[in-house]
Amino acid sequence: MSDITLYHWEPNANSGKPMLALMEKGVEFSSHYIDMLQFDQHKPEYLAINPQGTIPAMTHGSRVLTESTAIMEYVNEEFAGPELMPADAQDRWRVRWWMKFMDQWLAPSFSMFGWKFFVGPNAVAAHGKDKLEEAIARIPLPERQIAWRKAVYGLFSEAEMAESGRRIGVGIRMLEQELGQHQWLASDTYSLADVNGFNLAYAMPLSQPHLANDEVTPNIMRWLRAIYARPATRACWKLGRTHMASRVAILEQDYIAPKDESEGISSGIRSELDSGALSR
Ligand SMILES: N[C@@H](CCC(=O)N[C@@H](CS)C(=O)NCC(=O)O)C(=O)O
Repeated sequence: MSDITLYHWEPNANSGKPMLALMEKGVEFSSHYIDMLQFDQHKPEYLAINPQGTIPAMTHGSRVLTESTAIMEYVNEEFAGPELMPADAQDRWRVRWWMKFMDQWLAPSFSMFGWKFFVGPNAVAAHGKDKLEEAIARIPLPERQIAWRKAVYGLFSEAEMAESGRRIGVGIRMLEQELGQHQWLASDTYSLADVNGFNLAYAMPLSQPHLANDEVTPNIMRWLRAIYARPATRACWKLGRTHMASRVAILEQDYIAPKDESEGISSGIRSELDSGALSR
């Protein structure tokens, strides 16, 4: 029986980062699925582990670890298995540069689209707005209350969405350029930067088909397919329970043609919502 428990939602974004790092290292752990849309992260039993009520969190014996990127670094240093940081100091700097850029600047923009088009509508469909208001009032962090209210009541402004869209465009161009320099994101060694980046970018050919495809971003597509082909990635995405994780199957296609912007995240997810296909 492992003395490691990971509390996580879908293999996606912050939850997926330590999940994939543990699997790449070959570390056995107990997986504790926190259903974010059922507000498991705000229940007393989870607040006893992470009083902030956010996921992921990991326990290792009596140690409690939070913050997805810091957990990944802990996992890499604490456990045996393949090294996920490059040997060269400049390469390690590049790993950390990219992780900081993604965590602070790019991921919040992807997240805004995810909360507007996936989390908000699914939560409303599952609970109705009155129940949600009670659930939101129990959230410990004021900034998470704000994010939930915006998602539930459709309060993300046009200006916010436009700025997030701009950042996603800039981030995709930067990723494409960097991946033209090395095999993996930060160097020629597979690293935590790739684990972090894949969690952010695996569904881009579906959500941003005009920006990420085999014509415009061949380096990104090569990189995404190479990560998807790794046994750890396959095992990790099998832990997904919603449509969110199953989007990874787009990477099984050998060629993804550019599509119109209107076929991207908003219209794609809206039509799936209409057909009730978002949970499985
Ligand atoms: N910086 C933290 C962010 C944690 C976080 O905000 N996680 C989101 C999910 S990606 C969450 O727990 N949301 C739950 C909620 O807002 O109720 C990390 O990287 O672990």
